[in-house]
Amino acid sequence: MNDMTPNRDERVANLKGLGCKRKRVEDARFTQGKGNYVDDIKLPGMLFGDFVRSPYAHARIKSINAEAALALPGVIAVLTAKDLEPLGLHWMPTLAGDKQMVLADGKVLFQGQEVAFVVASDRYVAADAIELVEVEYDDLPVITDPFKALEDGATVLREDIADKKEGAHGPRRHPNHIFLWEEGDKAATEEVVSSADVVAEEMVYYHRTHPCPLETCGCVASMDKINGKLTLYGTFQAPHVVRTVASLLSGIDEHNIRVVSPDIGGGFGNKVGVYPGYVCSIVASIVTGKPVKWIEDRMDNLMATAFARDYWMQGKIAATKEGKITGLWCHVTADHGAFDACADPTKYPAGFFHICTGSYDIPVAYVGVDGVYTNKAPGGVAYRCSFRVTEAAYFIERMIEILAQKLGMDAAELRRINFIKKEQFPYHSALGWEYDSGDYHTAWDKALEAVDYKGLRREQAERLEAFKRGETRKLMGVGLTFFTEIVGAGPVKNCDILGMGMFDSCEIRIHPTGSAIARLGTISQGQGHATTFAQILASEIGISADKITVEEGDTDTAPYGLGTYGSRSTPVAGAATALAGRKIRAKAQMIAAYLLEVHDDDLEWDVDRFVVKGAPERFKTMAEIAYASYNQAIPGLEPGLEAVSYYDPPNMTYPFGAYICVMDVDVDTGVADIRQFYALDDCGTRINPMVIEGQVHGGLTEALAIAMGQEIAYDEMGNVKTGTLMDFFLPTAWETPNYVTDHTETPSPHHPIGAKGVGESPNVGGVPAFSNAVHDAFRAFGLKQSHMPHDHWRIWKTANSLGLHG
Ligand code: PCD
Repeated sequence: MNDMTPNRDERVANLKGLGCKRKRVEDARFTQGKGNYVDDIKLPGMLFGDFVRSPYAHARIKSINAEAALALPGVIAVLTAKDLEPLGLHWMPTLAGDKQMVLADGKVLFQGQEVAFVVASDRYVAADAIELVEVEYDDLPVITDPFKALEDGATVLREDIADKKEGAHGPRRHPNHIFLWEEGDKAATEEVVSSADVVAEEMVYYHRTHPCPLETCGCVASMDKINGKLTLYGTFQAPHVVRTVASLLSGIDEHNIRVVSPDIGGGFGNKVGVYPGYVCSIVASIVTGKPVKWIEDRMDNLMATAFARDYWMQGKIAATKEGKITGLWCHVTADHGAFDACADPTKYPAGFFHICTGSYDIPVAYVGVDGVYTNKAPGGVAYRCSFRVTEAAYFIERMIEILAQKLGMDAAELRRINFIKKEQFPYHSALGWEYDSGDYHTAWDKALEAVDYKGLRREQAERLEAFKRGETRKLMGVGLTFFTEIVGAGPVKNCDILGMGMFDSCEIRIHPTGSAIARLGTISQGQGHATTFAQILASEIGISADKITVEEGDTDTAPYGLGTYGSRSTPVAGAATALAGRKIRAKAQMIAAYLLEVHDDDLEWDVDRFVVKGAPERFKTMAEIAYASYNQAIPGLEPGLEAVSYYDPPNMTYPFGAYICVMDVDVDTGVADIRQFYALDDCGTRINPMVIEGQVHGGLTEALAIAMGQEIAYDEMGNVKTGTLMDFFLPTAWETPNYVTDHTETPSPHHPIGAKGVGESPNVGGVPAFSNAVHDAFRAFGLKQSHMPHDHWRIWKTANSLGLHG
């Protein structure tokens, strides 16, 4: 086999490794209807569960009568809190240190809350039966406004903890108060703000919305009573954590629980937490001895599973007359709904919100976050952002615009003079982060030049004059954003979920004929891990990505990992993959040395083989080495070629980007036409540029949705007004503009291959870009802040309030 063909370039190309625009291997099955989603799983004798849900947002439950439901042929059982209580399962712990009702225990706290679980032989029978369960409610006063929730004498929502002065995150000052979490130097910041040349002050609201994955949440629980083994298939973004939680809650030994995430139709943070449906399905399967399936419908998903955002952010930004920022102050009133079920690392009840100093060198800052209970669904998940980073980015990028307006300065220039400089990295922010790397000025200049920023401003000014002369009814807005993300939780010492440190893992086995399988602790929900992780490995071990299977999501086979959210797979599991690959290579080097009868140090790695230094015709390819590892007795070495790596990242990675959105806003109809969208992302070393481009397109479209129309809105009675896709805006190709993507490449200094996450970036940067464009269109008329989502009606009202309708 020691021939010199193919040549080196061909060998590199053959690997399909780092940087290759490899087509997604998973798409063959996804585009041909051969995916295997939870609802595709059909087990013999399987039963179906469905929830009776509360029509009220706040009410006491006087009685539940299941007689009529039980009389319906095919109905097997109706579970209520009373049935779960003896098992201690009527409440469950949340990820945020609170507890949550699995089934309504005496009262309900939000519309759509789970009241009873009907188990039937057929999905349709279950749906009919829930209508037959009679629940008598006594309605109570409803609070949907977090500011009202904190007023003296406000109705107490969580009677179960009304007297508790201390919560999971410190003191509570009101029965509806959850925590006050603070970071930074409050006194010093207030001092700077009170004595600054210029202070811009504003309330910036980031409305409540929902990840709304195309596939809703669901599971199949199957208890094998003979072997004592529980198998749980589900839409889980963190299958191992679900296994641990299931074991702790049920008392079933963890080795007897197998959790499987099959194909997942989008996660976006919605599928991180544990929902009552999982608990009820497990209990129902244990009780009946049959597999039980539970699948949400769209309304269930929108009304009851985890929401995102709902942050009221009061900000003050101080600067010199020349525009140098001197301090940032922020207080957030965070509406957490009925239970604190936010999905954040334990230590950070407001997630990574304290990245809110953004991309700017701000000497002093303070942030305080008050968590508050209301009669809304629980959640608080990172909908395409790393734990409240999108809130932080929106906040600072709005504050910068408002400051520019107050200073009468160009907002691009204001950003430029305040950016953290390249030579300042690693940069310690006033709120405690260490930014690993960045080159903001280069990215910003490239972006401004790409869109001909000066030309855009000239055109905007001309348009404004034409508008004033009555020649057009359309204003032009240029939405600027420069964002810094923080992704890749761990490190273990700082970040945990329910006590499990946030490392991640990869296990690799090389087969005798030179192909391989890699298993990871993460789980793709559409991101394309099977494609991209094979590429990392191909470059590390010299086996073509086409010959590497990547498998995730089965806890019986995958090494323990913390799952996929917060764009952590690349920074953490991606690093584990590279390092496991390097372990393989280290052993391969010893084998090659034996085979070539040279010392280890006389070998060097070249693409897919070890070559004797100075004698390029003497080498062993990885395929040859793999074969030898299985069929030759090599002194001092165990047979086989496999490795495992558990990776605890030393820091997070800090991807960044520059986004520019150009919009034409019709003041009479409120319609905003997105004319141009330019997105420059820097995610360090790029594994697969085509996958990255897809990630950016998807994330921008979700950002478009959030900024321009998507929301979970409630009326004063706590009714969800946007519980269907008729009312909840999910953009189609029709609403989606064209995106131009671009990049710079600033590798992470601590990641083995220099890669940073990217999946969330477009959402984090996209939302302020769209919103700033709307605001910018009205800047000349003095608009400071109009809250998202900027649907046609709200834009029209803004125009109206500014007197633009004559
Ligand atoms: N990459 C590359 N390169 C670099 C980076 C990255 O290539 N440098 C790629 C990778 O490999 C993958 C992707 O890209 O494949 C992504 O990544 P990342 O960033 O690391 O991330 P991940 O972890 O994997 O994932 C996660 C994300 C999130 S977070 C979200 S929301 C979303 C995103 O992801 N989701 C989703 N994207 C997506 N896509 C899809 N299709 N689907 C989905 O669901 Mo959260 O927190 O959960 O909220």
